[in-house]
Amino acid sequence: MPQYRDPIECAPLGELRALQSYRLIKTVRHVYENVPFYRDRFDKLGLKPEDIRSVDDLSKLPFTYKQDLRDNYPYGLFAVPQDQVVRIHASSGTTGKQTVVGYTQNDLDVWAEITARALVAAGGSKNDFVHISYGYGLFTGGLGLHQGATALGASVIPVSTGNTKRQIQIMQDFGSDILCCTPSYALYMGETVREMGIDPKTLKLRAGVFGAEPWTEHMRQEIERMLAIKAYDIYGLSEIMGPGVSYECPEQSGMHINEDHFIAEIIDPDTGEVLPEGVMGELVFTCITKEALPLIRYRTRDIAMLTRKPCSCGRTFIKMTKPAGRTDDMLIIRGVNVFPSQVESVLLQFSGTTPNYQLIVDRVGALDTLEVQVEMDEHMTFDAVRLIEKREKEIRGALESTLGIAAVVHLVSPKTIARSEGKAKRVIDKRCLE
Ligand code: DLL
Repeated sequence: MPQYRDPIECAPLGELRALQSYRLIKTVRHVYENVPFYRDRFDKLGLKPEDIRSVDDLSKLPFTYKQDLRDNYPYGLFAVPQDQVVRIHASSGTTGKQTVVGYTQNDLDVWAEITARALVAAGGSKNDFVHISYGYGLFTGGLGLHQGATALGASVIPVSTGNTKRQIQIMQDFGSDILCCTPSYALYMGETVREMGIDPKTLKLRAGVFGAEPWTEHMRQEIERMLAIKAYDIYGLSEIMGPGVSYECPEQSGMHINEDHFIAEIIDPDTGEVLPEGVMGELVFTCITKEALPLIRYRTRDIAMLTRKPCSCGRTFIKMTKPAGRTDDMLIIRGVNVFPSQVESVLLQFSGTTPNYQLIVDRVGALDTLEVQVEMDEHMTFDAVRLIEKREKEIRGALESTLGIAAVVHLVSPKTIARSEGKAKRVIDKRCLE
């Protein structure tokens, strides 16, 4: 079985940079000539397409923000006429107006190739049944992986989300080999497998390609244990392409970015300054092969780190860490900045808890309150109330010293927190409802 899909994944750095430079120059010309928004931005900066001669000139280019897509809703940033656009998708749009993205046939072909790379990195081949439980529709998850699995020549089972017991039945009867869905839905499927009295080892399933939301190593271990599979991460965002911008290999220590199609940078989110490898900051992507919607230096708001440390898989594509959250995930509680990922990292230090948790933020009078609900595992539920209270107190102490604010902690019974078939909802901010 091949270790990778395309030799470019293992290309020497010099070759890759030359290709990136060539494609960047072409893209810059394309947007200058075809997108009035970019022409204006460049003109205001006194920048001409000829000023961009290689990837080293990248930082001369202006950033693109989600707001720019919103201001030009729905198609204002498209760089090709409508008759060349063969597909429309849209972002989940949890905050503000959703953003609309478009693809030419060539864009769809590239997208299929890069998701096929992710499936190959997870051990997939044309001999597999690929069970897709990401949502189909405007969300890029379902169709994105669908096209990749088709390009691979695998047998696609396009189940989409919902009816979890039926999903498990299909998995059993159809012999699904690889599962694609969000990690929180994978966990829910694991619970359902157990509820149905099925031994996961009797399923043919051997790998999963999970993404679209942040998930921890702890969650990976839980999914791997509950479904008896190897769980791989996949990252992407609709504005840049959809799933497959980066993907995990068997080393499972970060995701390789498809650098022949996207140039990644890490910047300081406050100053915009480009940061060196190995430093955490905001991920910024430049599309270098996209035709319909080529975004330049797009601010993802995802917080991650890049590394070019050699990988045991042989791929030379730069790796990004699992995103540690988003700059816009940050909650301000009693004047203190709190990231849900910080809460999660505290919860992980304690046994007896599961990766199912929720933060409830409210305001009582003038005071913000934070309640952390986390489900206990089955062993813990058998413990005496006194022991549960003791554990809650310990978590409360750890949260207070990490976050710098007090929180109410409730260990709740298994299955108390609503399950998600798509992206999990970790924060309920009741202050926004006022
Ligand atoms: O979530 C695309 C996707 C579908 C990726 C299926 C992977 C699998 P959007 O709905 O536009 O697109 O949301 C993009 O989701 O900026 C991240 O904040 C988050 N995200 C995506 N993948 C990961 C991941 C899809 N593996 C936003 N880890 C991104 C952490 C992720 N966060």
